[in-house]
Amino acid sequence: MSSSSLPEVPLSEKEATQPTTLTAADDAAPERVIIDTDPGIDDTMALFLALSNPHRLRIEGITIVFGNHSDLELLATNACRVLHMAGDVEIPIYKGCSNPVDMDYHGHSGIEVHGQDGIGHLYLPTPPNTHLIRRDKTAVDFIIETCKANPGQITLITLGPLTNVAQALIQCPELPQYVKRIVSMGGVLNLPGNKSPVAEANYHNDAKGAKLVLNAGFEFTMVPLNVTHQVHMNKEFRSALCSLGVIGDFCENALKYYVGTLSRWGNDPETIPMHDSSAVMAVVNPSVFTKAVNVYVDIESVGERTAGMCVPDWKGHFKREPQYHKKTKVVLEVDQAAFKRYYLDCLATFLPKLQHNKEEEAEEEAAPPSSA
Ligand SMILES: [Ca+2]
Repeated sequence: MSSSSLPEVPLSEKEATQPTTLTAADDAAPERVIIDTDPGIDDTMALFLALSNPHRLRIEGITIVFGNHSDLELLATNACRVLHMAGDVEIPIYKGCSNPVDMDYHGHSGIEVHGQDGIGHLYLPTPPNTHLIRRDKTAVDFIIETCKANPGQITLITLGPLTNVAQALIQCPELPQYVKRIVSMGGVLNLPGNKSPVAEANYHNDAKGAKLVLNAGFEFTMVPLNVTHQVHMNKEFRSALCSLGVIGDFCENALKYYVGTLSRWGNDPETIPMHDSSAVMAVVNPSVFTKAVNVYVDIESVGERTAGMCVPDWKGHFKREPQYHKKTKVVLEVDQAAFKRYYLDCLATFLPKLQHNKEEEAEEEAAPPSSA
């Protein structure tokens, strides 16, 4: 495992008193999930990982939240684009919140990182499947209705601010008893943030929403910067990605913008982190993660300088009930090589099937009508 890019401020073994493990869900059936996302370059990469694991995930819907951009129609169209590239997969997309729970949008650095189109200034044509964007209900209503109709069955994978879940919680306070678990890319514990000196961008973009969700009693797996910064999209990885046909071309082109921007901001292009895919990986192949701990984490929501900061209560100062510590699991370490190998293998395995299906469709269209 490599964590050379992280400052030397490690969580001590002594503090991490309750080590735990990530385990895969029942092997017999794919885990039923809703993916809440703000696509977003790294979101698109995470969605490709999710779509290339149909044996592990059954995606009930994709819900869109502000974050990398405030234009939800644009973000939803990017989700359509991913589904189109993945073989016109039919998954409904619902638009949710365009502002944090109790303030206006303030995530403008997301647009700088991901571009005005959210996918690296590629300005691709509108995909042909925008019918997937459903107008009959909001993302918040979809989350509530789906979870209530399937108690204990649905996992929420969140790749953006926790606002859609927080609003669902406001409308349906009993939501935690219906949701199987939340697996969330966000937060950072005891290390510098990427949006402020102490906060990660998703939780900073809606600190109040994150605080509501973290204190609601969900089974919650946090995939923070501590671990996403251990998975580097280095040149070797990007080159391997580029070889993966149309999806690889798209990722490579989008990443050029992403890597370029982050490099100009002083980041090493060899250690660009793989954020959102890490949360999907925690569901589809948790065995690549080598350390996690159970600890109750609160979120600072009013601090003048510290909004969105994670406050892990290692020693029980907040006197929360033991179940709060048990229910929150924080992923801390990963086998980087195993992670990237699995990611690339999934896409490489998925693509020939995709190509095969498209060729079959073309043959069917070209075949003369049967006389039988
Ligand atoms: Ca995201």
